[in-house]
Amino acid sequence: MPFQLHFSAEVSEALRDNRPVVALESTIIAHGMPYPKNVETATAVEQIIRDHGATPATIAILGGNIHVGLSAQQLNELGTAKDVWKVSLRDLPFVVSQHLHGATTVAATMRIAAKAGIPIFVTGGIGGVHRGAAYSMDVSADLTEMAQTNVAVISAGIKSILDIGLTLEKLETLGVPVVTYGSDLFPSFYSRESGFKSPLRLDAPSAIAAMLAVKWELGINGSVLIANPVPVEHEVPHVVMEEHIRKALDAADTAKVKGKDITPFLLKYIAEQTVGESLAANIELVKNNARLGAQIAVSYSAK
Ligand code: PSU
Ligand code: MN
Repeated sequence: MPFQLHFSAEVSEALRDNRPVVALESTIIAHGMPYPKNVETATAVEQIIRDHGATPATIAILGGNIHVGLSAQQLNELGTAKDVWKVSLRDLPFVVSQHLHGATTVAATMRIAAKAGIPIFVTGGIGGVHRGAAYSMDVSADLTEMAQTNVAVISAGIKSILDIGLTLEKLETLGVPVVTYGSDLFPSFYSRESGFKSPLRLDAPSAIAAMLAVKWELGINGSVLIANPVPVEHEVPHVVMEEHIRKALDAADTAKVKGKDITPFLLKYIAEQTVGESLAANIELVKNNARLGAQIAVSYSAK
């Protein structure tokens, strides 16, 4: 075998005993939040998942080894190392065969979670169709991965650095159902609204788990995007974020940022512009997603 999955003891025991497991991505740790908030948040998110009856499996690549479940020391390494690749699907074979460190995006995390037998995955926000994609053709590989891999994604919606309308259109084309938990409005990460209605709404984790079971039993491959609105007390209003996002997009344009660097550039710029406010919202929404993801995993595994 040119590679193997390295499971933590906690994750391999849970999978062996058919207990619920929740996969977590690592780009958010290495490229989405500053140290030490990144490591603190990742640690707290894992504990929330345990407190809700599931086992957390943070997925990342260390020295070319694909890890499913990290120790505290490995999490710290990932959160502090300077040479961590942002690994989407196309980067995965390179980073593994070259024995590098890599933080996995939604697309790469989904693929590894599927290989590991973990159908439930929690993140903050997914990649999607960028504003101006009609010219740049910048569409995240997260979407094409969601079209084919049977791993549900729990997110706080789609950040408006992207074109939310076009992203919803693309998900429709790809056959990916979009369900908002407990709201008619599709959320936009920091905000509970986005200007778009949610295509679907469900109000209970067990109802979401039942929908996943039906989809995959029908042989309809691919993901379901579950949007979980940020709790109201932690939300940053949509109009406030829109202004910061416009500035961030202008700055990216001026600095001629291209390709895979665009998303991390925008996220960092917005975090700096909003001095902590957006970061606090970001941390709380990921924790909120961890709670829902664990509840869905518990319900799904009972089926
Ligand atoms: N969107 C967010 N926060 C994130 C990301 C996206 O609101 O942290 C990260 C995720 O890891 C996602 C990746 O999979 O960025 C998408 O990158 P790209 O647009 O280069 O495909
Ligand atoms: Mn891109």
